[in-house]
Amino acid sequence: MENLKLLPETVLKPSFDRDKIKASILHIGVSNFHRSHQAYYTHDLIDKFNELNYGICGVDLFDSDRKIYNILKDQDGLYTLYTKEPNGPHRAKIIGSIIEYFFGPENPLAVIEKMASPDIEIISLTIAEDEYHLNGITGVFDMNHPVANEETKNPFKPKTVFGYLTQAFKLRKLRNLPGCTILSCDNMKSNGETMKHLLLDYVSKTEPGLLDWISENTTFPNSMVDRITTITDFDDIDTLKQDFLIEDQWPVVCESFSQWVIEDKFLHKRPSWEKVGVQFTQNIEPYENMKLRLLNAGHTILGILGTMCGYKTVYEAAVDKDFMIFLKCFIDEEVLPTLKESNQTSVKSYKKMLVSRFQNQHINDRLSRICQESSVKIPLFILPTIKDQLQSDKKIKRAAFIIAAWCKYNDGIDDFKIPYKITDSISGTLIRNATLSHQNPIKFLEIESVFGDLSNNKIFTDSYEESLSLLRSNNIKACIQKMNTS
Ligand code: CS2
Repeated sequence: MENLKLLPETVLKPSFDRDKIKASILHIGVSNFHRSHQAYYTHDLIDKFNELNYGICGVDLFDSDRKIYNILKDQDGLYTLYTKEPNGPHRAKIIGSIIEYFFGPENPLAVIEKMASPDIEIISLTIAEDEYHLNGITGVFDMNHPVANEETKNPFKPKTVFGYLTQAFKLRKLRNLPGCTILSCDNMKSNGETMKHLLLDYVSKTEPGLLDWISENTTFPNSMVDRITTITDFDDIDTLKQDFLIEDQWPVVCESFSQWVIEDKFLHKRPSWEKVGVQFTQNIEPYENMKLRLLNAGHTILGILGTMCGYKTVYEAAVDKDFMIFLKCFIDEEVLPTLKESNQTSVKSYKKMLVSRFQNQHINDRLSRICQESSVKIPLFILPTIKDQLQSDKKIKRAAFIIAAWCKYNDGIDDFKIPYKITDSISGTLIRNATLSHQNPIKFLEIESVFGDLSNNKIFTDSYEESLSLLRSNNIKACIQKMNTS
């Protein structure tokens, strides 16, 4: 904190005394996304409106998060938010809302105790879609997952967020303490409802005596979070040092656009986040559908098609005219008809803004980040559009092309014969079924955990097979051009 005084005027710094802040929000998953978003809004609330009761206690639960643990410890929870406008100046702001930090693999019992502390009123999460362990076939928590298995044998060393919450809620119940609000901030449809459903399912199998207490003492607001946040580059670390004299081992780089919409369903008095631009609503659905089906789907499309075309970043794919025509046609013909309940004016301006967000040349958002865990993302970002369109006998041609392209993507080699890595928890299945699809195209659609029973829909499979055969005999660019003229 003392060092902050040495930074130039151009750097925005916390104006509050961090020692006076009380942590009542415990956030699980101190990712770049959380740090560009919730931690930033909360910082502004403390900074501008003196809401000192809403500091954040950051928590990470997985071994893979050790780096952020070491760095935040070293930097006293402080970090730089480096915001890059498409045409304007780049801004550096030091965020001071994370005032405590706990690391599960180092001390799981300390995390459980903290979660059970009466000071904590909100437990929020950005753990990424795959950490919810939603079984795509059964629709419930995947008890057969190896981590779940390990955890049930040793419940005081939990491996999943569900294991941690169960232990913490047991303590709260035992000690007669109030419950709390569980606020999921992940990119999932009805993220709060989904979290509730999975937690109750988990608890019914592991600690059924706790079910009633959870139902009576917790709320699960849905929320929609939107801000493109990249993986931090060494170049950014260097630029911050040169241009702003900031020495930050892990700054967060993001676009200037930011939106957070939350269902107003909190158990206790909540932070007045609306004072710093957060929207509260009783109905989150139109917002999340718009975001998941436009932005996230758009990313997935540029990610998959772009990788096969040899592009490395969202920007490169988004300035390719053919790609953008394809995306625009997909949105206009197949997504917008499914967004009837949304306010058409906001959909229109969101769509327009999307193009400039994707074409922000200063945001080095790698396609490899976008393509990670596509087996979880596609069911959230693309399949709901297909389902809705099929249900009302509307067009699915471009969506079927995207799925066929994803099948070919899993061959793992681009149009210039350069291999790329498939980073996915079911990469083995994806690669195997993509290989089988050379003989029998439907094999790829038979991955039930991803596609459910889509392989039984003849309208869809006909269109998919046609696209796959086009894709297997032409390069991706030529296929997109053909799609754009049909
Ligand atoms: C991306 C998101 O992971 C993805 O596929 O689409 O991380 C996206 O950048 C954020 O949701 C933006 O709000």
